[in-house]
Amino acid sequence: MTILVTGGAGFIGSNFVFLLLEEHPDWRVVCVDALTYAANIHTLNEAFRSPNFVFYKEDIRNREGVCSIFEKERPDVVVNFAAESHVDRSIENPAVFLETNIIGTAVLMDACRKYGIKRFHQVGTDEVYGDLPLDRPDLFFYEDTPIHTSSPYSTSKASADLLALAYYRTYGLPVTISRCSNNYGPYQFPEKLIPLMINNALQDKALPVYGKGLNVRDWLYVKDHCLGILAVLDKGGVGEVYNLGGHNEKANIEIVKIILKELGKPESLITFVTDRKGHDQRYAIDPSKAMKELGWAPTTAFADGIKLTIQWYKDHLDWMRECTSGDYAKYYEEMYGNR
Ligand code: NAD
Ligand code: TDX
Repeated sequence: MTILVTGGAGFIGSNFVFLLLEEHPDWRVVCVDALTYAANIHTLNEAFRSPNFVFYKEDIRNREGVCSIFEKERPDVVVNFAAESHVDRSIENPAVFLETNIIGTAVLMDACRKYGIKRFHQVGTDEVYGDLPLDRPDLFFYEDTPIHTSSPYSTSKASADLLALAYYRTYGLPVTISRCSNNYGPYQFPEKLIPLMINNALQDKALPVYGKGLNVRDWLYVKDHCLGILAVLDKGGVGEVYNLGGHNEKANIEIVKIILKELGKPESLITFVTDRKGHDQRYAIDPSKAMKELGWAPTTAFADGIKLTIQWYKDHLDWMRECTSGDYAKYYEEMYGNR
């Protein structure tokens, strides 16, 4: 069995690579990643020690490059994590989101058609359903909730999902899609809420909370997401969509206060800043289809997962420094300087 994982040098993709090497030591894991700003090749240090792991620095938009990897490796299964993933960046510069997230997905699926595969799995997001109002806690996202996107990021991800379903219907490509809520855990790039707040708090820097901090996200520990994808590969029906989420809704301000408390830092570090444009109010997944049909359920409670995550960042300050060297300071100044 050869599994090709795109975006494996990023946050969720790397956690998925580690899980594969642990759970399926007999599988060959082929990782394809363009190593954008969001990747850190040192994240994969442990994987490089495995004889079953191979890495290609390649852009999924590059048809020729992608085809030559398929020609050589002949993957049985492809899991596509590669994407531009940060909503704020998509608001500043949508073009690369359309190119990587839509065109890149199409290039991969064309290669799958050309060389033949058993499964193409598209890693999707709950953001394709838009948002839910804060005063309706009874409402959730189901797999048949209409697509109703807000940001260039979510629109590009929704487009990729629709394209994947079109390749299933039109060409019979054996596609599955998972749509997951917000992930947290080791190796997340410190532009996203949780690692950004941990990084700032560790340096006694202001914690920039958008608006009033009342927006709600449904948090899932990254390993549970990865186990969910394995369950879809194992038991999921082709042409099907599965929502993955932990029924763990928290307002952003609650998350920030939990981090400060865990690190023993004062709440005076919290700074309310100008809200994100088009900011989604609430995400909330109903994961019952995945639970019933795949036997999947989250295993890490938030109270444990957030402690593990904070401890991981405290233990990996070098990794954090590597991520925040380069263009990070410029990014931070542009995103937060005058906010
Ligand atoms: P990430 O930004 O941490 O990692 C993305 C990876 O893709 C990086 O290693 C990057 O180098 C690579 N990449 C980007 N453009 C590429 C290209 N053109 N060719 C090849 N590689 C490229 O993202 P993440 O948070 O790990 O998200 C992974 C996937 O999961 C994405 O598709 C995202 O939409 C989806 N998702 C993320 C979350 C979340 O909470 N982070 C939730 C649901 C779904
Ligand atoms: O500095 C910040 N201050 C702040 O208040 C940042 C970076 C975020 N926020 C808020 C915005 C959101 O309400 O925190 C919440 C979470 O923000 P992000 O970490 O940027 O995540 P989100 O926009 O919810 O999208 C994430 O979940 C779905 C991932 O980045 C996507 O890739 C995934 O599809």
